[in-house]
Amino acid sequence: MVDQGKPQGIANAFSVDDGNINKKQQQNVDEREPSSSSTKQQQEEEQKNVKKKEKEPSFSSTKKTSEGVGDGKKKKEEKNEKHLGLTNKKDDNFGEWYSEVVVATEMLEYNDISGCYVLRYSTMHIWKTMRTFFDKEIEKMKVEEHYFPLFVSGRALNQEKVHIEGFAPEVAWVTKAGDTKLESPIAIRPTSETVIYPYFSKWIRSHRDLPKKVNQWCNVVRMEFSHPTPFIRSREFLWQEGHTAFATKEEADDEVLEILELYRRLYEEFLAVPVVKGMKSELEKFAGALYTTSVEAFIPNTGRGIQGATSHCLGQNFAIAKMFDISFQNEEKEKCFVWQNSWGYSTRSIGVMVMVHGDNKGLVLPPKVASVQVVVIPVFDKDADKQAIFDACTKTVTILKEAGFRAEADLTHYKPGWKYSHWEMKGVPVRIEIGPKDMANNQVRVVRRDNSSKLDIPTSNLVEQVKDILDDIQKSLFDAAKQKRDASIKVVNTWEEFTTALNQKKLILAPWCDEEEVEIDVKARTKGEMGACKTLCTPFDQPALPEGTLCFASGKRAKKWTYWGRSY
Ligand code: 87F
Repeated sequence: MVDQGKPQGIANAFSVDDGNINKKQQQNVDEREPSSSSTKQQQEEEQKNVKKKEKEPSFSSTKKTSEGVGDGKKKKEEKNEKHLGLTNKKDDNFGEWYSEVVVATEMLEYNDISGCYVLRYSTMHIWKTMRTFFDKEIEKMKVEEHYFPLFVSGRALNQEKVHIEGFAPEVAWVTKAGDTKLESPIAIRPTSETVIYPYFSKWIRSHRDLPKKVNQWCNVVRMEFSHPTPFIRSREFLWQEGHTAFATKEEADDEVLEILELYRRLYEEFLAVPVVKGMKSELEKFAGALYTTSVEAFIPNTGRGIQGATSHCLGQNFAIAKMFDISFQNEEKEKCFVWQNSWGYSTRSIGVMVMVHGDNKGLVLPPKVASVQVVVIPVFDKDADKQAIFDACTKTVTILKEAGFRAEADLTHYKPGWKYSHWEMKGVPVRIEIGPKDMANNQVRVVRRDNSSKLDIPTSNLVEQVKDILDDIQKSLFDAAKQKRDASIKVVNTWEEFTTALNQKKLILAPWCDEEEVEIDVKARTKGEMGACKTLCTPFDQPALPEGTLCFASGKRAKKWTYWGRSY
């Protein structure tokens, strides 16, 4: 599976100091060289390098020493000469492939604290792109950006025990300042309801203070115990959390869906990952919510569903006087409690994108989020006018940049084959090759990362055609992912069909009686090594449910179609 080895040293889940180096992480760090379909000579070089390296003491950048960072140019160059490609295949050993790909493509680095990761430039570019879109959209909705403190007092955290109860083991606590024991331990936010809602109580007095809509972009910490997986399940992650309060339930209901639609767009229009919008079951909803909606993605390789983002209607659960007392005077001067929502989207989404689009060569980035959309590579033999080709590459990049694309030329001394593989691994959507023949014909050769197709385009039409190709890649990635997801959906009617589909790693759509005991029973009956099967969501887009359809699990009258599956 995709875990980075067993979590170590979580003897005390309430301690923030979990400083063990995960052995497997170190191995992974050592495997992170760029790839290539290299020449024989290069491969021999590589073999030599590997042998040499085996004899050398291995440095791991997961160590807290300065060695990994400051050991200079020589080591870096030595690394660059090697390009072994990915050692794992996506369809053979998916978990290892994923762990390898996120590091090899320079998206992320492991850290000596299990479940914590360095997010590198290409990751942060994706995150920034999504943040910019989302900010613009929620600004139209008059959501106001805020920032609330990282620390939560124990008293505040326990103010709403009901919702925190099941999560308590995941909360990290600071117990000391230097050597001095703190009088009262301070929690690190796992989510910010308990930090924000006391201010809502203070800021909301009259109906004129409503609606109140705040959003913050921040990190949160949850001390996950099992299977830390880059992006997907990490102990610290980045997210946005929106918290809003309204005078009426209708306004709150509308906003839940408006935000959910933005989440769908982030997945489908930016990450090119198809999702299902739907309602969580009573068992799977956030305990503090009246109801929870979500977007659900699916990873065909593992046959697991993954919750992509959630938009909750909290009802008046948090507002009531027993909780935070968030109330206002209506126009008739009566005291009323607000209706609240909360919604969150995190860096988990980036892991979903890697899992869905990546292949045996590495990452495949949707053009909309790629930090480099086009890489331009000179191709020449020894008789060619190298400088003229270099100039053509530089000029091509300038033209593309001026047209608003993110383009870069690779004019390093490595061989074209090495460069192709390197940039393919990094998932750059389009490669442009310029050689003597292209120069003579006033054309460039365009190669697509998603389907390897090649096309010669006249330089006079460069910008228009590159735009069309990038748009087409964005669309093709989504279409291909959707086709694969849809091919994984299995409609079942009986328990037997259900278990067969589960074993075939399907995303199961089944008629269900919507009874909690039945859901608990299904979980119990499917519990095994692979983890139990549960409801993912009840899609808003419901197929017809003919009169007399029975629940696949209980045989009672079915009330709805619901997606079931193992999940992350
Ligand atoms: C872990 C530890 C403590 C999830 C936790 O979904 C508390 C929690 O409340 C916790 N893990 N949750 C639920 C988060 C609910 C809600 N918060 C705002 C969201 C969206 C953003």
